[in-house]
Amino acid sequence: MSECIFCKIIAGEIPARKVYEDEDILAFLDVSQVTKGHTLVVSKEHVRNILDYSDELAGKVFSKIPKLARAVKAFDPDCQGLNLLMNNEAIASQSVFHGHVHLLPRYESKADGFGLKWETHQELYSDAELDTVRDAIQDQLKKEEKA
Ligand code: DGP
Repeated sequence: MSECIFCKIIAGEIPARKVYEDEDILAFLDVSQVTKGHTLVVSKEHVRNILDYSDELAGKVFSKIPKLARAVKAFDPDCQGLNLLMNNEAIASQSVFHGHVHLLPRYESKADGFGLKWETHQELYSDAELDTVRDAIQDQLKKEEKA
């Protein structure tokens, strides 16, 4: 039996409030309800996070996100928008290592526990350094495409 909590939810071994299911994905309410309607979208295939997604799996998961996002925004007339969030690895706050996308409806009028720190740091990097960064990322992409 898998020790993964999300695999157990997918297998029906532990309960969850499921909002959508098909052959590839499951969407269910996050137990923590950071905002009302906070929903998780997971692949049925156990994959650690986005860094291990194949193109095919990404298509299966992410093609369903827009309709789920519209439903999660529309179910409560007080909802004014939503954030999509995917935490990948512990440094990025991933605590369950079965890749999942958070859908977080946002409200002015209700308990809303979501925040985002967004400090800008462009002053730290010269134009030359940013050119080097761009080139290095492009090199990594070329390696990935060859693999
Ligand atoms: P993250 O930190 O991005 O790995 O988010 C993991 C989320 O999973 C967290 O918001 C709480 C949620 N979660 C953990 N265990 C369970 C569970 O047993 N049931 C449900 N519905 N959600 C869970």
